[in-house]
Amino acid sequence: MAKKLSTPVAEGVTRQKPKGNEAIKTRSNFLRGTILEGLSDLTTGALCADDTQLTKFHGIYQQDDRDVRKERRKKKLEPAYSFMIRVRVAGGVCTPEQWLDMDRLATTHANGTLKLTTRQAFQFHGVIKSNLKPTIQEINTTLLDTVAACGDVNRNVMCNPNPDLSEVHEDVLKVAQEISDHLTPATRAYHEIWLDDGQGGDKQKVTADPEILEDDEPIYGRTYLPRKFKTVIAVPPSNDVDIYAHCLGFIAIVEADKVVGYNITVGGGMGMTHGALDTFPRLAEVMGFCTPEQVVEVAEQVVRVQKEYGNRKERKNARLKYTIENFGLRWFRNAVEQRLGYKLGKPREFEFTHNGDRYGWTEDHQGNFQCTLFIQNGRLYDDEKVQLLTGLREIARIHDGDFRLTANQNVAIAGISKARRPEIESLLSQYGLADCYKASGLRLNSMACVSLPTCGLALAESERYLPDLVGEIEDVMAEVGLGRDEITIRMTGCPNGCARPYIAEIGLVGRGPRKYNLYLGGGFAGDRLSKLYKDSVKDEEIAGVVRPLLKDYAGQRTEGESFGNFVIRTGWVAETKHGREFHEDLKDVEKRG
Ligand code: SRM
Ligand code: SF4
Repeated sequence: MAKKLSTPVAEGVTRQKPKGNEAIKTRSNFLRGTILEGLSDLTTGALCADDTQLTKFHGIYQQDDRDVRKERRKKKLEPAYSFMIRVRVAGGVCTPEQWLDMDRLATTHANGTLKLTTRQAFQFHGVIKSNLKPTIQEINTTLLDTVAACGDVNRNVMCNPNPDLSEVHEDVLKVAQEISDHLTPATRAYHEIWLDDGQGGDKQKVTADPEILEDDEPIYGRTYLPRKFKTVIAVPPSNDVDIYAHCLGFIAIVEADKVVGYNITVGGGMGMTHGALDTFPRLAEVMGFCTPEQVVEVAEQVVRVQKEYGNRKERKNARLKYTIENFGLRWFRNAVEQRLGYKLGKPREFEFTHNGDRYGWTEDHQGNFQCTLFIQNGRLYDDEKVQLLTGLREIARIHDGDFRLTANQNVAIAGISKARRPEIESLLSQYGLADCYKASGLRLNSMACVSLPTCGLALAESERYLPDLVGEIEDVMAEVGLGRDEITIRMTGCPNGCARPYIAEIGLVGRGPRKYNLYLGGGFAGDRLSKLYKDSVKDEEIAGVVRPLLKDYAGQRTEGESFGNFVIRTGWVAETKHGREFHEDLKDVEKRG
């Protein structure tokens, strides 16, 4: 039985009249707002402001095409509104049938591209208002959903797509799905608005628990969480889910090919605001150990403590990372343990060696094969050079295993039998997909967020620019003798950090049009934050700025030394040991000009 917490609620943290998003949630009637009415208003392609906050909880973001914003304003037209829809895929695993449905919707209802995200989800861009409901219904028919893909709730639960191809994957995937189901909001708003209250046929995925009284939200309550919440499971030695960047994480401890339990991590996050020193990226810390049976209740209690103590006054400081920063890890663990009614175990030993994907062909424990493809920035499309959508569609038509989305925006075709492999190999060659995993070590470890033209928060290009920049840096690397060495490079169009740039060895973060802050020294295993090296570097100057560092690295590195470790050892940047230190040494940056 949980005891009452001894620590008082911090002044002003929870008991206050709701404002802003808190007020919108409170008066939304469990996420309904006036979305239904807004959908039937044909005089505009948009929804009203409050509803655009609520649709996020349903996996939907209102956006406008920023490439034509000015031109439309001049013509006195409303912005070119459309919506982004994010589809949850717990653990990133989907069937060939589901793949085919996503592929079809991308062309019939969206902008002809399918986006694989940094959190193992699908995204559709460019869905117009009248197509929203049909799209959500079709997603539901294929037994996927968009509930809680965004919003102030627990989002898509990630897990390692391929832990050395062992049976362990089945265990961790099951746990990821259990956490996901348990923490899905219970409101029937989603069913009412998008699925006509679940009357759409016998293949309905989203069902409400009959035990839950109408509109009762047992875990979240009426105001849900103070801010978004993210959960992941990692299986060492791979940290491909970037566990330290997430609110809550479980590190599988494997003994004799069995998961004996999980180390629990809390308090990671990337987002910050330029110039606001009280916002910073922070790495999660290990809080304790639990058995596989305890994982779901631990997740629930972590969510409940954050619900109660997270900052509801200031959204910029509302993530779990700031709650832990404010109250301390020890206090937080006690709060969770009091609610659990038992103590968490002592963390076990583990080691992460990398956070990238393992590309190409590998054999699994059942003698089947898996082929992991590099999908540049997670964007699937067809053009004259490659036919990514068509190629994967043709593969999905004959594939009898599954597809696994990775946290690095890539996809693995998994469970390919020996007999089927030649057919798949020939399709990969036919559609230019075989080249995907033969790129340089820099490109294979590169990642960019969506940014322009759809993201309303973008300050600079990202997805549309990083591929060219990688080409320029590849040339520099070849020139200084680094060739195909692996270095992680990540870019985002603003400081929110959607491609987790602050744990990359080279991080580029949009500062303004064609200008980026350059961060260096992140850990190759995603286990160390970087440090600002140069502020507001112009796009055309970036390759030149990193050239002397790469040259130095080529000549001076020790055996097996990663670029991130090298720039710290040789003093190019100071080490960031904690998120609180992220903004330190800014004077060094000024000195560098
Ligand atoms: Fe993100 C907001 C795209 C992963 C931190 N993110 C956005 C929005 C929805 C912009 C908005 O609020 O209007 C972007 C939509 C762009 C578009 O057109 O699609 C957006 N985020 C993405 C995706 C699609 C990037 C990608 O290229 O893959 C990723 C979708 C993941 C998913 O499937 O759920 C994505 N976002 C992340 C990550 C990485 C992660 O979670 O591993 C982070 C950093 C980790 C973290 O949460 O701290 C991240 N996104 C943010 C933030 C900053 C949050 C903060 O604490 O300050 C925002 C802005 C916000 O929430 O106010 C944001
Ligand atoms: Fe948009 Fe910024 Fe996220 Fe990039 S990092 S997708 S620009 S919010």
